[in-house]
Amino acid sequence: MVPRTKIVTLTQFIIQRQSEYPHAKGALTRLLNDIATAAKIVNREINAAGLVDILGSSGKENVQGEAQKKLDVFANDMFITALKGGGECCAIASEENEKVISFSNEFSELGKYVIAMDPLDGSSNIESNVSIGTIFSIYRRITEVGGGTIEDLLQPGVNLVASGYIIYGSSTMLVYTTGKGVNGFTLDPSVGIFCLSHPDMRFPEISNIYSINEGNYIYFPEAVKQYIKYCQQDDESSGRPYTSRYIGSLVADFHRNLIKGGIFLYPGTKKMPDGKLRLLYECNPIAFLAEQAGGKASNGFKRIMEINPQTLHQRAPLFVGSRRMVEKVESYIQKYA
Ligand code: AHM
Ligand code: MG
Repeated sequence: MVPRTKIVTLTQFIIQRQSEYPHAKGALTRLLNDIATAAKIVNREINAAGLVDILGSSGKENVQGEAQKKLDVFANDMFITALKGGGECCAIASEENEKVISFSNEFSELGKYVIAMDPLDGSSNIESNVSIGTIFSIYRRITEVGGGTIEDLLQPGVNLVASGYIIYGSSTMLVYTTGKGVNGFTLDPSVGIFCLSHPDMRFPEISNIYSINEGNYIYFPEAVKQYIKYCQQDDESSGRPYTSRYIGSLVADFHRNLIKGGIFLYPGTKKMPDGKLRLLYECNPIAFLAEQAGGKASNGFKRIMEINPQTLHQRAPLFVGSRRMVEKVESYIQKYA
């Protein structure tokens, strides 16, 4: 291993950032640490998949009617346990639970924050050893006393205090923003510590990847079909044809596009006018990261972060990534509207 001359751990980094806010009492620091702790345990279990009995279906369905994997259930339980025990969070909305999980014990009801999360995103990829992720959104609560409620969770993305993801890939990374840029930390598995490896992440100027499930082409709106055609045209000056890359795991697709430059699209279709991805715990947290990295996130007509959520599991079409690419697809969508 190449020796490192300087190590900044996730905890050190958060504390340094927090010192810029003289009135902060460390609650967000503890909350992010709770998330990191749960992530390490989930990571350990993912790494052992195939050796221990954690692969396959749990035999149950979530509120979306999707089959829950054993690892979905494990990750959900782990994040809930860590966040409940940490005392900074008074409620959680999770992809795996129909209703808000409200913490109304003496300890947690004092928590100032609520979290919306997808504990294990892309779980259809678990069995085939493809990258999966955890996505989280952190909001300041609106209600003042008791356990958190749905009102605390139904906030637009513009109210986000922090968001991020953990990618369980060829290495495990935690990437987050508190509205002052995006920073990425790689887990050093030998010591179990996240270390700053990707400071101030930005979409590169030159972006030429488009990511969409083209198997659904027949159901796409005309605007999206035309945009795909545009991506595939030969035009040297704009670097086309673009490269097509699709993993089928939002965190992994977004992460690659953030590093290499590109756009991720999950449009609405005739069958599913609002697409597949959930606003609160998939679209919004990724949108906040995208904007903080100099990119853009849109439903085709407006900023994802400005959509006012009506229900916990509501969906939204998502076009996210390098700014110019998102603006291009918006121009197609608005032209064909
Ligand atoms: P999940 O939350 O049930 O795992 O579904 C979300 C995932 C995203 O990670 C990914 O972008 C998308 O579903 C892929 O959907 P599709 O298989 O329709 O392309
Ligand atoms: Mg998901």
